[in-house]
Amino acid sequence: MADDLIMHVDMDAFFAAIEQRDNPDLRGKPVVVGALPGGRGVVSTCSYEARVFGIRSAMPIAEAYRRCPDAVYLRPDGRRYIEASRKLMELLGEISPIVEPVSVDEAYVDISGLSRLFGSPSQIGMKTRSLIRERLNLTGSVGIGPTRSVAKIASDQQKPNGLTVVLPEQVEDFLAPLPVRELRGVGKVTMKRLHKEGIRLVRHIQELDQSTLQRLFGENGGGHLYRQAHGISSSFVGLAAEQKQISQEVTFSEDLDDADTIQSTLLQLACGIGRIARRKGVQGYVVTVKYRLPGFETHTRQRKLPAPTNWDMAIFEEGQRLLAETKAPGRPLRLVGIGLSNLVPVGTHRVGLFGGPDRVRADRLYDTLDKIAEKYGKNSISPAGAAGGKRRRPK
Ligand code: TTP
Ligand code: MG
Repeated sequence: MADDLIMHVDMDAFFAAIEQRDNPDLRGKPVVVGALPGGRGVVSTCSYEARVFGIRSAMPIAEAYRRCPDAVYLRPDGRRYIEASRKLMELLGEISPIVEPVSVDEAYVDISGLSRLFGSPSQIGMKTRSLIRERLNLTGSVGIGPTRSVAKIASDQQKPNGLTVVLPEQVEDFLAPLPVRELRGVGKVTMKRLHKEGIRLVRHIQELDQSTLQRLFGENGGGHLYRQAHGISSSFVGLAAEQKQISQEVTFSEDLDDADTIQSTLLQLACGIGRIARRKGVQGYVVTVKYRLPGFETHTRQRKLPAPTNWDMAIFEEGQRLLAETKAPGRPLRLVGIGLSNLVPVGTHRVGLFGGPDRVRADRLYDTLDKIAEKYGKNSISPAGAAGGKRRRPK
C-alpha cells in the first residue's frame, strides 16, 4: 500500500552496551564481548570505543587483541541479553501491535496509520528511542521508511543513537548515493556481477530501466533489483539463492568440556548465521550442528523445522537441542559448528507484509525467550553473569 510505514529498530553495540550499563567501570572504555584472547573464537560485538581500533563482529579474537590489548574482554552472558531483548520487544508492542522481531536486538514495527496516536513519523521514532532509554537504559537506532529494506538501511545511517526518517517522496534520493551492497539480496556474487557492468551505486541501477536489468540479471533478479533501487516493496530475493547453506564453525585450541563455553560459542555462531541470512534476505528450514570429538571423529546432525527461520535465537535453540541429543554427555569437543540450509527467500512463507505468520512468530519469540531465560537462570551461558562469577581480563 502507498502509505505503508515501517520502523526498523536496531540496538547499539547490544551485548557490549549491556555490559557497560551493568558495570559503570566499563563505560567509556573499549569493551569486547566474545571469545577470550588466547582462544580461537571470534568477537561477538564490541563497544563503539573499541570500534575506533577497527575491531568488528566476527573478527578473530587474536586480531582484536592485537589491535587493542588494553580493551576489556568479556564472555557473553546470554541471560541478561535475552532479558533486555524481551523488554525491547515488549515496549515496541506498546507502539504498535504489529512487531516482527528479526534478531536479538532488532525488529520491524508496522507504524502505518499511527500518526493520530503518536504524531509524525519522527515523533514516533523519538518516542521509541525515549522508551528504550527509560526502560532499558540503553540506546537504539531507528529508521523509518515505506518499506522494510528502506527502514533497515535508514536505521544504520546514523548509528549509534540515530533517527533517520525517509518519507516516500525522498526514497529515491536517499538510496541513490549508497553502494549497491546496501540493497537486500545483493551478496558478494551479485555485487561482483554488478561491478562488472560498472554498476557501483544504487543511482546506477536507478538509471537503468527494468527490462535492461532483467536482460542482465534475469527476470526475477532484475525485477528485484529494480524494485529495491526504487524503494518499492519486494519480497522476492532470487539473487540470494547464490548460496545453498550458511555455516560457521570454531576449532578450539584444546579439547573443551566446559558446557558454558560450548554454549556461548554456539550462541555466537548462531548470531553470525542469523545475521548473514538476514543480510541475504533468506530463511532456512534445516539447522545442522557439527562437532568433533578428540581424534577427528566428526559428527553432524540436523533437523527440519516446521517453518523457516533466520532468527538467531531459534537457530541457537535448535542447535543446542541437537547437540544435547547427540553428544555423549561430558565428552570433550574439539570443534563445534552450526549451519542453516534449505534456504528460501524471506517472504515465501508470509501472508502479506506483516500477515498472520508474523504475529505467530512474535508469540513464539516470547515463548522461546522464556525457555532460554529459564534455562540460563540455572545455568548461565557465562561465568560473567549476575552470579558474581569472574570477569577475566587478559594480562
Ligand atoms: P548487531 O546489531 O549486528 O550489532 P550490535 O548491536 O552489537 O552493534 P550495532 O550498533 O552495529 O548494531 O548484533 C546484535 C548482537 O548480536 C551483538 O551485540 C552481538 C550479537 N552478534 C554476534 O554474536 N555475532 C555477530 O557476528 C554479530 C554481527 C552479532
Ligand atoms: Mg545492533
